Amino acid sequence: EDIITGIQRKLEKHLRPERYRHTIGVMYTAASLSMCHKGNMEKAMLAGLLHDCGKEYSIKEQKRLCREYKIPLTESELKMPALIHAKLGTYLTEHEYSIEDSEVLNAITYHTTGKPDMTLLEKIIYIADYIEPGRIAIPVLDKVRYVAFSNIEEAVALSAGSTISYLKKMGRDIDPMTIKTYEYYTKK
Ligand code: DGI
Ligand code: FE
Ligand code: FE
Ligand code: FE
Repeated sequence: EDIITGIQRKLEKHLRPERYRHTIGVMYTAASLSMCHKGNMEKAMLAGLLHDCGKEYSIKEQKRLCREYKIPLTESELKMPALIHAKLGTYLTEHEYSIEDSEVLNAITYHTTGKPDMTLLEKIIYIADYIEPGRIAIPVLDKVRYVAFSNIEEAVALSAGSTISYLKKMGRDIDPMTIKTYEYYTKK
């Protein structure tokens, strides 16, 4: 059995059906983006598969696991717990799923906020998470889906911008890294 199939089997038991479907959607979308942009398809599939593996726990449990595994959380992450699963997922990917590839691990770490000057794999996971077919359509989504295959940088700018508008509308705090991602890819 190959590595991807083995991890898929494990995740299917561990994740709720809806999150598992999302995960498979991100895996195949990341594979497609990787074909189109000449990336490493296996790394894209691995990162897509595992990007949300830290999200199946409640926020309280995620915080507890971070203390147990000595994963340092920033003030931002304590204030915006929706961000924690990215770091926790990175830890679990390394220690429970035995993936040591630093490119894959970084793609999981930055999948929620993005960051300036991302690697191709980091951009692919950031975008695949946003556009996978199971995501419910919001106005900008069709545009991001279309643009992601011809200009992935523009797709990052569009999705970061739309995430910021959404968070503002909801009155939620915005992580400085989310802003930096938007600024970097808008200026490009
Ligand atoms: O885990 P997913 O739902 O597949 O997607 P995600 O990891 O991209 O985003 C998880 C949540 O985090 C989503 O509800 C949006 C939110 N989020 C992203 N950036 C920020 C944020 N929440 C806050 N408060 N601040 C941010 O900068
Ligand atoms: Fe996520
Ligand atoms: Fe995302
Ligand atoms: Fe996700």
